[in-house]
Amino acid sequence: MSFSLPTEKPIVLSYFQKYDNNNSSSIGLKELTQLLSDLGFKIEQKNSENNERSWRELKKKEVKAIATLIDRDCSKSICFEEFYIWWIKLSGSGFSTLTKKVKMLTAAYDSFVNFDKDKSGFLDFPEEFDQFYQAYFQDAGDATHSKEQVAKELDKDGDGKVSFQELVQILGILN
Ligand SMILES: [Ca+2]
Ligand SMILES: [Ca+2]
Ligand SMILES: [Ca+2]
Repeated sequence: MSFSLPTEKPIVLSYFQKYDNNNSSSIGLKELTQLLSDLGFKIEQKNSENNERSWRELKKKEVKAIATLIDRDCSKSICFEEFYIWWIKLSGSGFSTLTKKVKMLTAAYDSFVNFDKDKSGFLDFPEEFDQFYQAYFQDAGDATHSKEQVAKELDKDGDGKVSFQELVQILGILN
């Protein structure tokens, strides 16, 4: 699946406004679900018995993972600036890349939510990060990456907490 999306800001804004049904200047989960569906965003699945391929709509959790990725400031809503950055990334080959990576992205999201014990929207230092590190490095027998190294790599903007965007970046899901 590949097509090019219009990238002119006024056109993108008109899309945004079209789906912002309650004129809140932000897009919520329901509105994003509708938009993705209208764009023809579907997930390919394979029948394990006969190997037949088919396409299905996004699951709620998958939309949530995508929405969290778009919501860069973790405000739990998507404003136009966030939407525009994401849209530009999708234009070109980004759209088909994302359809292929949604499952991986959702798995990362699940794990992220799991470690975000206080539901702040971030993996906070030190406790939440320590548990994350333990699960992915210590228990996995990876002695080559020290906790300090991983912390520095993950927390790219150095604000003392790890956002979902930072995690996705380090996992290389959408590169
Ligand atoms: Ca936001
Ligand atoms: Ca947290
Ligand atoms: Ca950070």
